[in-house]
Amino acid sequence: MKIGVYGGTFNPPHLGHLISARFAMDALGLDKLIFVPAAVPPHKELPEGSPSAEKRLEMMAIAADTLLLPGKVEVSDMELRREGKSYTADTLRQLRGQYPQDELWLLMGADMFLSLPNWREPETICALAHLAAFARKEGDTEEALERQGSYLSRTYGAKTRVVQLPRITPVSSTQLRELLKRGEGQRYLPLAVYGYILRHGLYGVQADLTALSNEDLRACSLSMVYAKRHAHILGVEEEAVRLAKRWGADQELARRGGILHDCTKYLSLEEHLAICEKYGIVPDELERESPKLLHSKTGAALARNLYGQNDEIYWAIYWHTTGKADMSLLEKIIYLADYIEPNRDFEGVEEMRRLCYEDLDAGLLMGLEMSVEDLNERGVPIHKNTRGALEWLREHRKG
Ligand code: DGI
Ligand code: FE
Ligand code: FE
Repeated sequence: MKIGVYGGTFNPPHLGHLISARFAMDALGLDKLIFVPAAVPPHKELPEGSPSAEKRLEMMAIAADTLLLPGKVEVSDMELRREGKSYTADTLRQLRGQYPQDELWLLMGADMFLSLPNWREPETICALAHLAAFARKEGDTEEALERQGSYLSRTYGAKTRVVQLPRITPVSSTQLRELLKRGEGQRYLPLAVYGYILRHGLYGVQADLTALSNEDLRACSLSMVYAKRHAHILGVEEEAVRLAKRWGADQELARRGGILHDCTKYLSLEEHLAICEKYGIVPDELERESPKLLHSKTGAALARNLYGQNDEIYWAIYWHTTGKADMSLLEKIIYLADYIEPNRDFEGVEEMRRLCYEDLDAGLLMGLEMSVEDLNERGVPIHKNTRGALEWLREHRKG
């Protein structure tokens, strides 16, 4: 197996890191890539006010996840757990122990590659891993990199490669921290990483979470879930706005309900129960066993209490998984947007989309019936509110 090793302080991780990583994977034919955030880099201290190691690790995990290559891309905490400064030679020794038979490729920027002879134990590094240096087309470092490659190969027997990167607007983490302090720089970050920074108030980004713009609210929500759910959340936002327009509901409420509806989707049962406890939600027996059902209630609680959304949004999120008897317009819209958003693909989805824009309750009835049928087939117990929603609708749609 060919394994890439990408170290750095990732303070914060940004699109430049991700684009380089993605290109290196293709250029070198890597089977796996491991990001290794450094505790303290050997050549410098972390700037004052830097986030804790734990937060940098979490940001790196969020950033790496946006590559959507599960199983291929990992984030390692090995340097963060090790005492003292983070020396690459130590890291490679440890990885060599873990992967005795595999080909390790150490990835680094041009500056790092040029300074490699000054690192601790360059001979060990070159013996344990091949080296890949990133080069930008517009840069004039290419010749210097080739020269350095020959030098390292003659001196340490290193095997080296230069990886060409596309034209991207370069930004360093140092510049990015400055931009963030001034309320700029979002465009250099994956949205979810920016959301994490917002939620935790890192790098001097001060935000009142109860009064965020739609963009910032979206970033926060995406930062709370795995990247594989991002398209769904954006899809529900889009569909909810469209439905609101069609049926004369408040489009902004629909938008924010859509953005936040699944924000607690990946919390553990303990985390769900802690939120319920904190905000006085009493889960029933079925919900206690199934976080799948709880995410609508905990999502509603955070929408209202953490993100300052109003009661209409609260209830629309609260009922989005089961529905209930006698739903409000916004509740129906979020429930149905979740069902028919553009990424959904199931038999009958086109028919249901048509119904939702023709007769909202007919769409709702179809959705509830399909859900009950699906749950029955899978042997999953029907929640009383799902049943209640269906019964109410059948009753009230009769002429
Ligand atoms: O969060 P999403 O995946 O976008 O969709 P959702 O909020 O409708 O959640 C779907 C999950 O909820 C799915 O795993 C089935 C579960 N669910 C929905 N209604 C019921 C239910 N589970 C039980 N046990 N009973 C229900 O009535
Ligand atoms: Fe949901
Ligand atoms: Fe959803």
